[in-house]
Amino acid sequence: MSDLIPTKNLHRKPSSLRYYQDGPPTSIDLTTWRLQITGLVQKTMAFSYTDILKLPQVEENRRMVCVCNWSIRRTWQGVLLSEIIKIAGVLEPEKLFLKQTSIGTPEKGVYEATIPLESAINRRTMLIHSVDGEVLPIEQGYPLRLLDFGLYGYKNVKGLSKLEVTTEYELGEWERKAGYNINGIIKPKKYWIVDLAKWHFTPQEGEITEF
Ligand SMILES: Nc1nc2c(c(=O)[nH]1)N[C@H]1C(S)=C(S)[C@@H](COP(=O)(O)O)O[C@H]1N2
Ligand SMILES: [Mo]
Repeated sequence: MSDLIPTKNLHRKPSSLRYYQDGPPTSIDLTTWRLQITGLVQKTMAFSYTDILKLPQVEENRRMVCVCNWSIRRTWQGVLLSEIIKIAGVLEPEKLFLKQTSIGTPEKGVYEATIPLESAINRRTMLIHSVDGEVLPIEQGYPLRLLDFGLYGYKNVKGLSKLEVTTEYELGEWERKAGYNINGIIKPKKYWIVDLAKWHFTPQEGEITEF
């Protein structure tokens, strides 16, 4: 992917390790890792890394935002959440939620976050395996991370192990401890834009697309 413009000022991005609640796993064995799809689906499934790479791939340059007021625009590669949902089969996604669970660590457990399913699909939520043309580093979510770009980082789980379709809209343990809002929709506000190295105000809620 030689035509990719690398993210500017990447070295100034806040460290992924600093607020890693569950801790990055020390190692991941891709031969045994699976993305499980469970809950209110027509087919319970387990995708291997190779299965994911065989699905239609997308590459999108989009901005992610942390609730602690920084943001970075990067080029993300992966598959659309809608592809996985289409294969697993979900009836009435507008009434359902998607609970994500990380691989986590024995010491610190797992990180969980639940998002409304239909809006995630409509916002072209991605399951990401690479960024700027390189496989995700472990601390950034290898082998797979979900990103709904309309929501703050804390709603988007790195190092995924399971996606469960559910009727329960529940606040994850870490979200509750931190006092975060369950919906996590990005607010109109001033954010530190890492790649542009400046503060920028966004006037509407949701995904930042204007810069
Ligand atoms: N498994 C897991 N995923 C997680 C977190 C975490 O602690 N554990 N933190 C979230 C938060 S608050 C943010 S801002 C982003 C940070 O992503 P980055 O490491 O690429 O900066 O990951 C999100 N996903
Ligand atoms: Mo965050």
